[in-house]
Amino acid sequence: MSKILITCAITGSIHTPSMSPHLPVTPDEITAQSVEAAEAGAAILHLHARNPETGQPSARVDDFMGFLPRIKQSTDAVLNISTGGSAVMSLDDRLAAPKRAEPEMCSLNMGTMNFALYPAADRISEWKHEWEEPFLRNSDDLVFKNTPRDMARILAEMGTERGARFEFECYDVGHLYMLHHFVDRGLVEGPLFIQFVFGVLGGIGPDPENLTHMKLIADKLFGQDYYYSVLAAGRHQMPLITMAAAMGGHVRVGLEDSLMISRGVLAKSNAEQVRKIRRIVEDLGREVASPAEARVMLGLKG
Ligand code: KMH
Ligand code: ZN
Repeated sequence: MSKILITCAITGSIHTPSMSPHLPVTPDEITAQSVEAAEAGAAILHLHARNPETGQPSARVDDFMGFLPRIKQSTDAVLNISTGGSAVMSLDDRLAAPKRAEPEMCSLNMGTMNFALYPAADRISEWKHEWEEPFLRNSDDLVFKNTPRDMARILAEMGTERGARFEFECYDVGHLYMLHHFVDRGLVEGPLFIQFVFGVLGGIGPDPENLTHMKLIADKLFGQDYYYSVLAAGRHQMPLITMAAAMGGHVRVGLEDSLMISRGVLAKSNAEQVRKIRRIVEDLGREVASPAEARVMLGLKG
């Protein structure tokens, strides 16, 4: 088995400050948690920005620039900037910071889908910031738009023009076929890094059978020319990524995907989740890949 790639998704755009005091939102917090996660063993940091005052997901270039150079200075980790942003942002907004920062890697979401987050809005009675409750309630009617034209644009503007490689986010089996379509068109070349995403309401469910099925179809479509990593939302995070590690796949943790460290217990930091999965994968006999090894495996520009 190859060394295992640990990605840590630091803050995302789904969870809100009322859900956890440990969710990093300011540039200082995002920097500190990213550096700690890298020191704990994350070779790849998946990054979104937030408005430092309100914690609202932000597409502003300045908000990204508040932490990107500082993380780069303090770690060797691969910086992977989201092009998914948040489902309420336009594609122009989602691409503004990645185009300016020219990262080695960025995410690419492989289909348009529902992206419902609303159950959390019913659980919290006191909101820290005004934007949070309507943001979550409106997700009940939210379309995360990623058409083939959007994807081709991201491939061109980030890949062809800026040399980035991709974390292909596949939330369902159909997204693997969409990715294969872009390989067929010659717009995407291996080795691919495919993130299987489980447990988003609107995507494939977090069942073990779905993981083996996604791998089966990816093997059929991409042969040996891909790495798969797994993320699972909420309480499914650790069980499903442990299964992926045992199968020879790669893993993603981070407060973007789950705020918890164990049942009913909030994670105090991203690094806490990295340390937990590191212990598990090392117990399974896997060796953790360094950022330099990740760059070789994934063919990154460095
Ligand atoms: N939030 C995850 C379910 C992106 O940033 O491009 C998927 C994600 C999307 O990470
Ligand atoms: Zn993300």
